[in-house]
Order: sequence, then structure tokens, then C-alpha cells
Amino acid sequence: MPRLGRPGTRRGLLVAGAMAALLALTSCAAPQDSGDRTAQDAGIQLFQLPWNSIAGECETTLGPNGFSWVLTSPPNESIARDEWWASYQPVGYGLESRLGSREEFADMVARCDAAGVDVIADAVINHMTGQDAAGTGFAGTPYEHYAYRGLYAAADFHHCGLTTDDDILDYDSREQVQTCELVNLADLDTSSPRVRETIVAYLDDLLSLGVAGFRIDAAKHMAADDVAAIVGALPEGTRIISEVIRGAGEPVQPEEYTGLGEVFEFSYARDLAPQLESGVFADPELEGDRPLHVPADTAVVFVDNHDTERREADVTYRDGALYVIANALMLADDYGTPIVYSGYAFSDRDAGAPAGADGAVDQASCADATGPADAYDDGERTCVQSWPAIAGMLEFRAVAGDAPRLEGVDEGDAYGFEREGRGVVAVNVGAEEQTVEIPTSLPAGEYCDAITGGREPVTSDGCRGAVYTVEDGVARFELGPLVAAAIHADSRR
Ligand code: ARE
Ligand code: CA
Repeated sequence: MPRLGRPGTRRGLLVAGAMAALLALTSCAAPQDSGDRTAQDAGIQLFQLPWNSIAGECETTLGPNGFSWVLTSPPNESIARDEWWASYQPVGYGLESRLGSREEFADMVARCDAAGVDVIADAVINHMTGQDAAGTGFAGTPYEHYAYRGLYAAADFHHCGLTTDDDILDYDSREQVQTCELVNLADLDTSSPRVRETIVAYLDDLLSLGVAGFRIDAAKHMAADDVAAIVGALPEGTRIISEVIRGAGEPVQPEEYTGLGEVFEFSYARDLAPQLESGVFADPELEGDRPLHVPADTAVVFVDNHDTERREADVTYRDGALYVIANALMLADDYGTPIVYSGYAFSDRDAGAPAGADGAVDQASCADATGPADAYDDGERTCVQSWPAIAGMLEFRAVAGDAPRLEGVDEGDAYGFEREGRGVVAVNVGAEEQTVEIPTSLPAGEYCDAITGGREPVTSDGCRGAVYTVEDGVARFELGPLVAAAIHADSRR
């Protein structure tokens, strides 16, 4: 049986109540309901973008282009430094950060919600700062490495005693990974009821402002039972996406965390990149589970994120057309929930987003942006959420709905596949023109391309972008070098 997408029904109140009672009795974590999410669900990570700007993006771009959720950077007070990664060193749980104030955060959530976009906040709950010297946070809160006013004292941290300086040295040791310090970050004792309550109070506060859920940063570094206890104390339906980087042979694997909600599936981008490079494409397991991938309904997939674009990612905003191809294949796929990534250009991996003298990150708008550009200046926003190809592929995804992905065709450096009866995507990753013909049950006719034509590729005069033909049950694509194409049931002209 092909996968038929996510359940689209909301549980009745009665059932939810009964479930909650049952869960309270058995004291296990509330399984996170997929709510009213559908096969069209797609998110966007707006890395280090201020709250006021995200609110604007929700209204001008994310809502209209069909994104259903946005992942923000961490909203809490952190150390006062210029590097972007200062956001991952919490000083406290007050919502005063380089990205905006509590009021601005709340206003963003309300405005995004009105635009039909859920806000998922990045929750840094495994640790506090990695600073050996005492300091003062962005909002003026004094702290020490193991002392955080009103929150935590030395006894609330793991001091693993397994390595020099208590740092994680060996990812093959579960105990080190979960109780020693990730790059010197003071590791919270998440087995402690007091610590758990303090974290839950923080997450509850964000929920009270209307966020739909959380990315759980560094989830690998917390025992799944610890995360389960925290998540289980949150209201049912809170969306949870755990960051557990799949590492070959490591004892802690993403599968341990799927009972809590979704996880970022790092295998997806890792599998895609070599295919884009070699031009030799392999269909994934089309029915049933993909090897080294969590089940589809618990997977969040991406081409790159803020960590991988600075490290191992082979395809990023720097690759322009190839990046579009990677995103097009991901958005056309029927596995998991995709999250598109949008950050800023950099040549120094530590460089923070452009900011004022007070450290507050500059506002930015992608409302009039297009892309990809041939090149970006350092600090310039990539505005991927505004690219016509991305908007077009979100429309493709909406039209494809629950239709299964069918067997693909690999021809030279080109490849394509159909979402049964709903749309066909095709790409050419080579340097030469290449034709690829994909069998399809789309009706014969001329179709407007959603990659060059965007979200509304059909105009009164014809097509906004390229035109492709379906004839005798075959979609034919003559593709130039590094060209992607996508046609769908609503793009026939
Ligand atoms: C910075 C400095 C450090 C310094 C530290 C404390 O770079 O030199 O010691 O501050 O002062 C981000 C940055 C870090 C930064 C940190 C805190 O990337 O450079 O440290 O913020 O400011 C592992 C984890 C995974 C984690 C990655 C980065 O398992 O959870 O490392 N990813 C998240 C975020 C990061 C963030 C943090 C966690 C910390 O997405 O942006 O760090 O909150 C294999 C393993 C993986 C491992 C990976 C890299 O693949 O399988 O598990 O990921 O190697 O080591
Ligand atoms: Ca830990």
C-alpha cells in the first residue's frame, strides 16, 4: 500500500481528555498528535531573523506562498556576543534577545497565526552557557558557568566526571553524549524533577504566547526518557521536532526519539547530495520504510540547515541552480515534512547576522526578493522563501496532496518522477542538454512550468515560464544544464 499521507483529523475533545487521563495514569509521554497537518505541510527555517521581520514575512510571503510553519532561532536571553551561535548559549528564559523583545515575539506569533503560519521555537534546553568566566547576558542578567539567577545552581548540572573538563570526547559512549558537556556547554541534569519543571515552565510560557511547538536543540544529548518527561508535561498536540543528528554506529539514534514527535532526518540530504553530484539517481524505497530513515510520518527533511551549510552540506545557497534542483526534488517528494532553509550569506562560519552597535540584529524583508542570485554579499539575506521556484514547488506539493511517488526515470544526468496523476518533476544536473521522458497519467496537453513560472504559472496569455508537453501518456522535458521543471494538474494551460 502506498502511503496515504498524514491523518488529517482532529481528535474529539472527549477522546483527548480520556487520552490525557490515561497518559497521566501511565505517566508516559503524550504521543504528539499530528493535528491537522497534511501531506502538503511545509516549513521554513528563518535563521537569525528578528521577530518583527518574521512577522512581516508571514504576511507578505510565507502565508501567500503556502508555508504552514516557520522555525525561529532561540528566543531566550543568551550570552552577549556577535557570533550567531551566541543564541545557543542560554543565560535565562526571559524573552529578550538580539532578535527582539517578548512583546515583539508575541506580536510575531499572533501575526503569523493570522497569516496561517505556525511558529515553532528553537528550544535550547540541554544546556546553559559554555563560558568559563562569569559574564552578563544580552539583557543584562549576570551569570556564571554553573549559576543562573532564579533558575539553576551547580547541583542542577551534570558533572559527568568521565573526561577531562567533563567534555564529550567520544560519541560512541552514550553516557558521555548525554551527561558530559557538548563543546563545554554546562549540561543540565535533565533527570532532575526540579530541572524538568524549570524547563517545562519556560516552554509553557512560550506556548502561552501561541507557539505551536518546538525544535528540541541537541536532543541527542538528553536521554529520551528525560525529553519524554518534559514533553509529556506539555499540552497534547504540541509539535515536537527533535534534533538528533544521525551518526553512523553511534549508540544514540533518532529512532529513540520518534515516540515524542518528529525528528530531523539527516539521512535525507546525505542521500540526495551524491545523486546530484554524480547524475546517477536511485529511487528510494517507494513502499514501506526507507533504509536509515525514520518512518515518513515522523521525519522532517531538509537540504541544509544552519549547521550543515557551515560544515558538510554539499549543496547550499552558493550553488544557485543546483540548490533549486535539490529543493525541488525534496518538495516534490512524498516522504516526511520538508523544511526549506533561509539564512544569510557568509564567508566566516562564525559571523553573526548584520547587527547594530547594541547587538540587535538588523530587520530585513524578503517581500520583493527573487532568486537565486548569482552571488550574495556577506550578510545579505538569501530570501529563499521568496524564490519563484520554491513558491511554485509549494503549489506543486499542495496539488500533489497524498498522491504517491511513482518509480522514476534516470536518463543521462537527468531524472524525474511522477506524483501519481497530480504532477511530474524533472531535473538535469549535468552540463549538457538532456531530454527525459516520464510516463504519466496527467491528461495530454501543454503545461506551464512551476519552477520558472512560480506559484501561478498559468497566465491569460499562456505560461509565465517554460512550457512542457504531455502526449500519449508521457511528459517530455528537454532540459538545459542545471534546469529543474515541474508541472502539475493545475498548471495545464
Ligand atoms: C561555540 C564554539 C565552541 C565553544 C562553545 C562554548 O564554537 O568552540 O566551545 O561555543 O563556548 C552552536 C555552534 C557551536 C557553538 C554552540 C554554542 O554550532 O559551534 O559552540 O552553538 O554557542 C553535535 C550535536 C548537535 C549540535 C552540533 C553542532 O549533537 O546537537 O554538534 N547542533 C545543535 C545546533 C547548533 C548548536 C548546538 C546544538 C548547541 O544546531 O547550532 O551549536 O546548542 C557528528 C555527531 C553529531 C554532532 C556533530 C558535530 O555528526 O553525530 O551529534 O553534532 O558530529 O560535532
Ligand atoms: Ca545532556
